[in-house]
Amino acid sequence: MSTIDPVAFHTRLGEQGIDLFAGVPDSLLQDLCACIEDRSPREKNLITANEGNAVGVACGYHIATGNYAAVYLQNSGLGNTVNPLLSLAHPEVYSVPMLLIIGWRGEPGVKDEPQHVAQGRLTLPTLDTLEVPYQVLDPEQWEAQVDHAVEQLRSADAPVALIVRKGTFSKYAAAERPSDLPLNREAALEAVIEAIGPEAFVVSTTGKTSREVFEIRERRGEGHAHDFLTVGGMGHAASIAAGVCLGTDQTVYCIDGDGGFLMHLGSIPVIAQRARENFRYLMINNGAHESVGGQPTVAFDIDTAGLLTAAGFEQVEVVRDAEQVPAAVERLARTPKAALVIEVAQGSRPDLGRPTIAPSANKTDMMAEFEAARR
Ligand SMILES: Cc1ncc(C[n+]2csc(CCOP(=O)(O)OP(=O)(O)O)c2C)c(N)n1
Repeated sequence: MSTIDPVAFHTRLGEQGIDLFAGVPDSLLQDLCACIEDRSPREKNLITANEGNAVGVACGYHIATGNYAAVYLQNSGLGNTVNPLLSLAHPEVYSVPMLLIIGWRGEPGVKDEPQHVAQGRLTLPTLDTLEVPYQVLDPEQWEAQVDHAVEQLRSADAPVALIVRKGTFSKYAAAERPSDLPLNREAALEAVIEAIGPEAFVVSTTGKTSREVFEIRERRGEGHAHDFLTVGGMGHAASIAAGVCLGTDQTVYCIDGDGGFLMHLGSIPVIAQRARENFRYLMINNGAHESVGGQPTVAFDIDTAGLLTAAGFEQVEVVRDAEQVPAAVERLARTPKAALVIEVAQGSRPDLGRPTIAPSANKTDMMAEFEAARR
């Protein structure tokens, strides 16, 4: 199958007057995102906390300049764009043109993980419902498709989408991201799971964090019934954990990522103020969306501990070294309203597997554990 060169695609968009990018990175758009990050000036590529924010940025930019922005996202994030697409950018409201570039995980007929199947099947119907015209990018005629999309968004003054299948773009070597942090995420998770023990309940975030939690429990022979893996619903792990805490007295650890933390940051102060005392928050901060290609978040530019403290967590620690983890987790375990941030380098094993237990079975097994605890 032929592929599209990300550089040629980026150049074509520029020639068509698309000079701002905003979005949340996606595994299928990994090479395009690496190219955008490399070739666009920093102020012209805004990696937003969630996909809806990117639609907002595209609206504002068009208002100020008359130019068009491209909004890139995985189809998992389409839901986050529904409100701003329908009640902001839609032709019956402000009528704001922009180009959506959507990675199509779970395309019917292409094998993918359970969390992508319904989303993949319903991606095109969702765009139909949102009244967003789209084309599925074809490497044989992509130039004409890009030109057509821009013509369409210009004449309709409305959002238009390009859908990106798996394998559409050719490789683009991402910039090296050196780090002097001693741990990577999996090593940090090993230390955390060792310290919290097999009985602790965990709600872990979307992406490789949960895949690593699954494999660590597998290696330790501890079973998986105490871990909710949040395979979809990125950004909601803390809310799920807060909900679990409402129904049990067991200690529940949310293991979040910095991308997950930022995606629905508004949940954090509410949880810090209102969650029950058995809620514990733990963030593995690698300053990036490592699971989908390593594009940076702002998490290394901000004071995450200060943010958590301001939100209402009463004891917040940040650690970086393996030796610090056991004692820090022990303090977290015994302190209500505590939070712990572990700063790590990017990186993961190339042979990292995926959970072999279906999400619905994961849920049922966990429910059985809570039912047994209630008895
Ligand atoms: C709503 C939504 N947008 C985008 C994605 C694609 N996605 C999966 S994991 C991930 C990155 C998560 O970043 P972070 O929480 O920092 O964890 P890391 O991968 O760095 O460990 C993204 C963007 C998704 N699953 N859902």
